[in-house]
Amino acid sequence: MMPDSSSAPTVTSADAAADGVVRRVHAACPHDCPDTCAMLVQVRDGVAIRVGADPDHRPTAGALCTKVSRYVERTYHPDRLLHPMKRTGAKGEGRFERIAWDEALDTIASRLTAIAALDAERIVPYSYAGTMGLVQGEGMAQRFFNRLGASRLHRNICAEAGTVGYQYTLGPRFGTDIERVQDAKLIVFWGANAIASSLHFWSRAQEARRNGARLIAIDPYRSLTAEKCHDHIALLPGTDSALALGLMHVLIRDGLIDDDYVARHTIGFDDLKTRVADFPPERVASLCGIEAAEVEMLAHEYGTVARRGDGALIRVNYGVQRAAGGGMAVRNVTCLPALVGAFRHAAGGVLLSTSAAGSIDRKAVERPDLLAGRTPRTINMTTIGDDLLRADGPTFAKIDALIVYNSNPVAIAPDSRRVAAGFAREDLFTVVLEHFQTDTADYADILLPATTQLEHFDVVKPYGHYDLMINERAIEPLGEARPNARIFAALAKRMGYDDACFDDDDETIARAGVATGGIDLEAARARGWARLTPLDPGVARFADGGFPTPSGKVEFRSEAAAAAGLDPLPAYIAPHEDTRGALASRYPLAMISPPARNFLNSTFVNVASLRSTEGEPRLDLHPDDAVARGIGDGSPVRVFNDRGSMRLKARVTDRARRGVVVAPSIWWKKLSPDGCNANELTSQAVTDMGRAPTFYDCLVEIEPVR
Ligand SMILES: Nc1nc2c(c(=O)[nH]1)N[C@H]1C(S)=C(S)[C@@H](COP(=O)(O)OP(=O)(O)OC[C@H]3O[C@@H](n4cnc5c(=O)[nH]c(N)nc54)[C@H](O)[C@@H]3O)O[C@H]1N2
Ligand SMILES: Nc1nc2c(c(=O)[nH]1)N[C@H]1C(S)=C(S)[C@@H](COP(=O)(O)OP(=O)(O)OC[C@H]3O[C@@H](n4cnc5c(=O)[nH]c(N)nc54)[C@H](O)[C@@H]3O)O[C@H]1N2
Ligand code: SF4
Ligand SMILES: [Mo]
Repeated sequence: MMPDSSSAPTVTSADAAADGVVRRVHAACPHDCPDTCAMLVQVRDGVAIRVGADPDHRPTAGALCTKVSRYVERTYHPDRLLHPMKRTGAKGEGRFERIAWDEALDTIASRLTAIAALDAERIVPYSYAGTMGLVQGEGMAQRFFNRLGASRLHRNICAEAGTVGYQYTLGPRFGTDIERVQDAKLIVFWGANAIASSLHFWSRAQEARRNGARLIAIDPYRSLTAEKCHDHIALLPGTDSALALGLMHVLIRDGLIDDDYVARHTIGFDDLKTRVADFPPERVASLCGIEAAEVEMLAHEYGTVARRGDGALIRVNYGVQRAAGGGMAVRNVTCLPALVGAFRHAAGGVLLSTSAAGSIDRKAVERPDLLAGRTPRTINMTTIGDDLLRADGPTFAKIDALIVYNSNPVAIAPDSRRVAAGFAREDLFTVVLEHFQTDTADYADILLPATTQLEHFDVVKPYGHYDLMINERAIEPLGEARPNARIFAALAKRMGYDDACFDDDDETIARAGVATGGIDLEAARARGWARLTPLDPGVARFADGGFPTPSGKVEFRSEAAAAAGLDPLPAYIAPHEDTRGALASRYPLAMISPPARNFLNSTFVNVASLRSTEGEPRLDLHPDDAVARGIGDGSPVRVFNDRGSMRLKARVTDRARRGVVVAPSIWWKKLSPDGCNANELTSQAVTDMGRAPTFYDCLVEIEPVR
């Protein structure tokens, strides 16, 4: 039973007063999830007792997901790292002994100083969105690495292919406002399992359905979302660019386009028309492994709803981006709403992300001026496996040190066998800032305890709605844990950097970031959030064009794409590992490894209640593919290709289409049956745009384990 807190005061920071009073603190979910929920943390006597939704925040709509409802369990988890440690066993073995902060910081400073004396670019930061906070994300960390002159990191492991593809067609990403989704009459979930990965969007889509909307999923897998949609088109992974071309073909052929919108707000229509003439439904159906009638159905449904003046919304997500043509897939999909005039309706258009909203002053936060004219090289986080294994050469300086924070690369980066081999290098100096002893932490030379979202201040900019979120510190740090920003500030001091910016506290860093966008941090703190855009959710942002592209219009033809050496027009790009290609004779099954509902990437895998809900690592495969290999439901199997293998349990189900196997992810390797997860099989081949990962472009074979 939770104590009644309905009358609890809301405070901006809970002191540790031991007076038995329950205080409520404004917080923001830090996770890499579009919903960026407003949380209220209940604190009694300095202890967080419950994390719930802030009922006043409209996008949060009164509910957190199951995962983050367990944030108290995660925060006080018995395995939390509470002290700095140094490695005593072999790399990867995970044996450590406790040391003092002074020794940890001195060791790191002296190693980094020695490496920097040779070449600071030999030091590489590795981070992603473990926290999306402005301060505990890249805030102080970038100041430190800029001052040091370390290599830069191309942070493209998640969204880069689609970001670039979207940019060519529509410019920076302003998506349909989630607050209008319930008014749509058609919602297409395109590579988006919203029930798992953007729950609040799903709730509004349910409301839309009750208001008469039709829901259609485009997904190789009958995901939780796909099974609840009216229609499900189960195409082969990595063929979305072809499907979009086929839809455009039918829309133009059958006169379902909005001529006025096309004439006034787009460029390149004639070229597009010529291009899509080559993609009749029959050809597209064969490329995608579906029926021509499905292409016709979807085009007609979409065109008709938009022409009626109703909201036709495409929720395109990350599922389409993780193959060779991931950038082109998003480029093509984002042409559709302009063709049918779906941007006229506030609930229509397309939502990939809202990242372009608001103006955060990244320069004030990250201080690139500290580079003092240097332009360090950039390491691609997607190919960290290969780069860690590269020797010194005329064009490459070996990576001598890696500082990992907000990420778990040994579990999440592709081609994991090579990633782990790189981390195992005896001559590599590795520092990991973490909450837990993850697969990556096992390889650290120095392991530093970081605070969770309840233990530090931050502001979080969302990518699924339009409010900047405030996160107050609710409790004192556990043990000797420190916020990332404090750790990097302390390291800067040890390195002898006397720049004043290393004295900034967390609030000062946040204020510097939000001030130019016109956000008053103190006013936002009183409420818990601040709107990032002056636009009202009721407004259709692009009803009258005004796209942030070079031409100000939707660019069916993109000169920027041509200048980058890409096809200026929407095109079809086949997967690297094509089920119709030569490799398929040895590895005939396409494996995808999308997010498991109860994990967030590899976060929460170690939270017992969530792991037991998720069950155990499993592979879904179609009954025909199972029978052909003598695999029974529930039996152990080995999945393999030339890069590696993993063992897990088969679930024989027609949720997986023929020829496609599905491994819900991302399991910690050490919590998996043979210490291997899906990334043992994925490759370091990159996408057409953004040089991003191709996790879902991966051929495998399976055999029963006896
Ligand atoms: N519960 C939960 N939520 C999450 C995450 C998590 O791990 N767990 N991760 C967060 C992060 S970092 C991200 S980037 C987002 C991801 O957000 P989404 O991309 O919405 O995440 P998924 O649930 O993987 O949905 C992708 C769907 O795409 C399908 N898919 C795979 N390949 C293809 C393809 O080639 N074409 C098409 N059309 N579909 C394909 C998969 O079967 C899956 O159902 O979710 C965020 N939210
Ligand atoms: N096979 C396969 N691989 C994938 C994907 C997939 O769908 N399939 N998805 C890809 C995608 S979309 C993404 S975004 C990446 C995600 O990869 P990562 O960004 O590495 O995400 P997580 O696995 O959640 O790891 C984040 C880590 O940061 C830590 N952390 C959280 N907050 C803090 C903090 O304040 N300080 C410090 N120091 N640490 C903190 C957490 O404890 C956690 O271990 O994975 C990618 N890998
Ligand atoms: S993970 Fe997403 S849905 Fe869950 S609380 Fe955080 S922002 Fe909300
Ligand atoms: Mo992601």
